[in-house]
Amino acid sequence: MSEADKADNLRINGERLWQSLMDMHKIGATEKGGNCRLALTDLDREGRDLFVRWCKEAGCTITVDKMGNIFARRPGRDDSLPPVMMGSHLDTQPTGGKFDGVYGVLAGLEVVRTLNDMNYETNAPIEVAVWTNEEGSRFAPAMVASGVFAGVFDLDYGLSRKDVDGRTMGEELQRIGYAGEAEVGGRPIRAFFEAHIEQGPILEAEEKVIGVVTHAQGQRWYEITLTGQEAHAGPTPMARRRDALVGAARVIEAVNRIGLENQPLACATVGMVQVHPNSRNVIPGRVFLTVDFRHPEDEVLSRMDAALRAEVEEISARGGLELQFEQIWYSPPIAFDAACVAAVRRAAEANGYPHRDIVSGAGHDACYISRVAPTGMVFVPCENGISHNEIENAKPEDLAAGCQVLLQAVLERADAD
Ligand code: HGY
Ligand code: MN
Ligand code: MN
Repeated sequence: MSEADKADNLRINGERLWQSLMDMHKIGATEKGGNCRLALTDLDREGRDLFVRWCKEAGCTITVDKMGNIFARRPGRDDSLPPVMMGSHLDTQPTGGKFDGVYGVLAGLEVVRTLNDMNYETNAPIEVAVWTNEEGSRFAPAMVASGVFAGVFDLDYGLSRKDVDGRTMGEELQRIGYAGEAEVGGRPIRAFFEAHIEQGPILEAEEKVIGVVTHAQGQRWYEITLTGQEAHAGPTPMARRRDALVGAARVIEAVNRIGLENQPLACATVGMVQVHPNSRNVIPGRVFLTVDFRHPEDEVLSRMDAALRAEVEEISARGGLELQFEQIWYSPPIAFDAACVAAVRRAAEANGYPHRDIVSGAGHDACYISRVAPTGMVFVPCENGISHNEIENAKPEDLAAGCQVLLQAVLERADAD
């Protein structure tokens, strides 16, 4: 059979893909059917080890870089060509689902397994990547290792990211055995494709199977500490209080209001609040909270930033509170590569999958990799648009369709001269 005939017959194995997702799900499985594999924990290591074993069984060579990014490589006819890369992340939220990130990694593995089934040789080599700490949950910010790979952050910054217990990414990479030798980034990539669940309601609501991702919205993350005075909840008159939690409540209301004032596209979230000393009969002296702003237009994101700064200044002054305010991360809105987007759309059309263009509400490693390689994304629906939740779910047939589109988009770029 000619390579061209083989190419027409390349169909991914949806059952095998689903089984690999369910096998990976067993690592760090939670009671409600989700996963907790926080970045660089022992469970993350177990997931990484399983992925590496599967890739070696599929004949890939493995490279790990200094940020713990893993690259499983399948050689091409011309190995001097830059690789066409697929991938995503294996780390999860504390109450995460079994598809967020994992799907993009294991869909990449399924593409490799399918090429092996047909003994198909691509022109350029193929790689499947696992990016470290995409979620930004244990270590902030998100997407930090793909960010180092793309030159957004330097290596020292990446390795120095600390969790709430003061452990750094560098220490944890050493501890779990994924502090690789390879330099981070600085090498050409022919194209990068990431398959991912949409994590929102649009595709399901419109009964579309494939999301052709054209853009991803921008994000700004902040850390705010308000400091008042701890005092006795009984004898301290209301007028004499400097209650940090009352200040934080006003900030939370302001964040929500800024989001609502910039509809229909703005998103505004306070996800973490730490109250000190967190005792029922002590007036809270200190509160730490995080803010996550998102919008597809940079100018609006800037206006939301200015509004937040004005609000927190006013709230801290009114409450007699000391304010520590830091924007810890800014990831601008991005447009994916037109040729990669077109390749995804062509693959969806060739298979007759109902599809639509879509802007990603979530951040992804692809957002940073788009700075150093032509990049595209493939979305598939998830049930009720729910993600970052243990009940996250997706249909096997949709996951298989997305993987077939990934295969065909990757081949288009890997076999081009
Ligand atoms: O926050 C995000 O958009 C991604 O899940 N890290
Ligand atoms: Mn993800
Ligand atoms: Mn996520």
